[in-house]
Amino acid sequence: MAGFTRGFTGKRRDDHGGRLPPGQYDTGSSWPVLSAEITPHIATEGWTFTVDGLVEEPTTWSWDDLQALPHSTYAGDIHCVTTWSKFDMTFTGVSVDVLLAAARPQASATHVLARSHTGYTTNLPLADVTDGKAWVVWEADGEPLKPEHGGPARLLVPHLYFWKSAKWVSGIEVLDHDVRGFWEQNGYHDRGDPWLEQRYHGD
Ligand SMILES: Nc1nc2c(c(=O)[nH]1)N[C@H]1C(S)=C(S)[C@@H](COP(=O)(O)O)O[C@H]1N2
Ligand SMILES: [Mo]
Repeated sequence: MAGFTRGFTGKRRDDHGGRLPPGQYDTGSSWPVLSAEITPHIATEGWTFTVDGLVEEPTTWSWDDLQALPHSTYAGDIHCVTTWSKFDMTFTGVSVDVLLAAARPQASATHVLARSHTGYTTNLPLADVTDGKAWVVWEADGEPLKPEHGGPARLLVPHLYFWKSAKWVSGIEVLDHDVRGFWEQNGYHDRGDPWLEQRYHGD
């Protein structure tokens, strides 16, 4: 009986005290790399980040401009649609709120399209990148972000599936409607909330 109980408990899904969204597993110390592109090696010299579209002040920051803005840190979990989650990461960067405060979205703004220096895109409701929910980050777990993880800087939107966190991010276009990005055109969900298991269109 004791053996049966052990075997049974071993097969039960451990949701890590409610921190593991439905259908996800804990990847532990490994951090998988998922890229549609060949990893680009982008120097910080010449790197830029632009907020444009429906904003009062289209703005481009250099690497040094970005570093001069107030920094903030996210500590928490990330969730990939391919079913791995990684707990207790820390990322340092600049809040998207700070960048949007400079560019000032127009009243009609409802969505954004994030772009990468490689051409990758992903769409998000404006509300999912404001109020302390999204960052442009250059450091992960105390180390400079590695090129394969989007270095020198990536978007981080940890409350949504990780495909929304564009690696090698080059900017955000502010829009008054939703425009599908790379994976969204290929069947992935427009919003991607891991707690609602919004993996594909129709979920
Ligand atoms: N530019 C770019 N960003 C991207 C991707 C990509 O293919 N290209 N993949 C997304 C997906 S599906 C995931 S799960 C995460 C993977 O980030 P990682 O390789 O650092 O784990 O990046 C997201 N951002
Ligand atoms: Mo992913």
